[in-house]
Amino acid sequence: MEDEIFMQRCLDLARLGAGHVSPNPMVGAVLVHEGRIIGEGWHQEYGKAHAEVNCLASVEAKNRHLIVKSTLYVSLEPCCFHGKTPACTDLILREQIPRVVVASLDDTPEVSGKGIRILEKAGVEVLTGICGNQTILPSNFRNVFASKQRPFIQLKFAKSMDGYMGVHGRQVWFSNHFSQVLAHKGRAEFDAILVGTRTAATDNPALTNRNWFGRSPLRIVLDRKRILPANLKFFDGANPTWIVTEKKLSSDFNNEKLNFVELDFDENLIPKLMGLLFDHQVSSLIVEGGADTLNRFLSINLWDEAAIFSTPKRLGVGILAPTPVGDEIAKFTLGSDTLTILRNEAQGR
Ligand code: AOF
Ligand code: ZN
Repeated sequence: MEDEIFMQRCLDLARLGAGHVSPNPMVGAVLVHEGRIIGEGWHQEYGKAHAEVNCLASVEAKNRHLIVKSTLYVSLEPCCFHGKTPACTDLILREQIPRVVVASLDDTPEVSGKGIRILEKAGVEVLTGICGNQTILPSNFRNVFASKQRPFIQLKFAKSMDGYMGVHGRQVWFSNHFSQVLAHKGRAEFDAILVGTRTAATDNPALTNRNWFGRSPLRIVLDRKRILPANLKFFDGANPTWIVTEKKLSSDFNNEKLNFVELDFDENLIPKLMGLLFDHQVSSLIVEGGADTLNRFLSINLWDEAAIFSTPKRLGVGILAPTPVGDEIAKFTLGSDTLTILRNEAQGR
């Protein structure tokens, strides 16, 4: 029980790094001596100090002698190589911490279990797997990015009581304000957000984060035949934007914010685009719709999580919402709406 409580604190701390550390993982750490937290920290910014370093630095001078008798809880396996910062395994051994509890492994090829083996070989007691089925782990983005060489993919959509996600040819808004706030939280935390041509044309979405604190994601629109007009918000230069097309127009020039990406719209379009995003260090992606675009991902079973906002409104007719099949891992009540998070078991994470 004690281990679970302190690990929960690590997970909470880790999430404070959301939107700041990609493509590194969000990581939190606490140092506990005889049931009392004497230090804590999290990975705050990409390329900067790791959670373990910040945690140990926070221990007050009067408590430093307790470090050699303490347990270090970390939400991720400590790293064991010198990347942008030194290896955390070295720090743990130097500080002679006798016990380390870890929530999930680091699937980065240079680590991947090696961090734990190094500690165990040096005589540190290491406990792993205490989160069991706690599946929304802060390391999920990183571990998909590192092991599958693509971003973590969330399919996100709202659906009416009668199973529709929209009507043909015009924008309908049927989820409530709480749902919108949470959707914008996602925009602050994910690296990129993607929509299809029809959604871009009918909704003219800004795809920026306006309701949550923090940054906005990279915007991506599929525009196979380059038919989207230049007066859409996508082209306003407010945020980095990718226009994915089969053929650029002669007037399509890349600038600091706008990037025209030429790809064949064949059956490999989505995997190729995901590979490009990996190359650009994009570790998480929201697929916001519409139905055709969501189905592009569903038909090749390339998704990790679905975020479904269910609303009590009835549309009567319209575009049917997709029906991803997955394990329900969380459910949130948002006034009259409900947010359900499904995990794609078939991805085998
Ligand atoms: C940890 N604790 O808080 C984080 C870790 O280039 P660097 O130095 O930032 O190191 C990158 C590696 O560290 C990579 O394996 C990444 O998954 C991991 N991140 N590791 O022990 C942390 N953020
Ligand atoms: Zn580290």
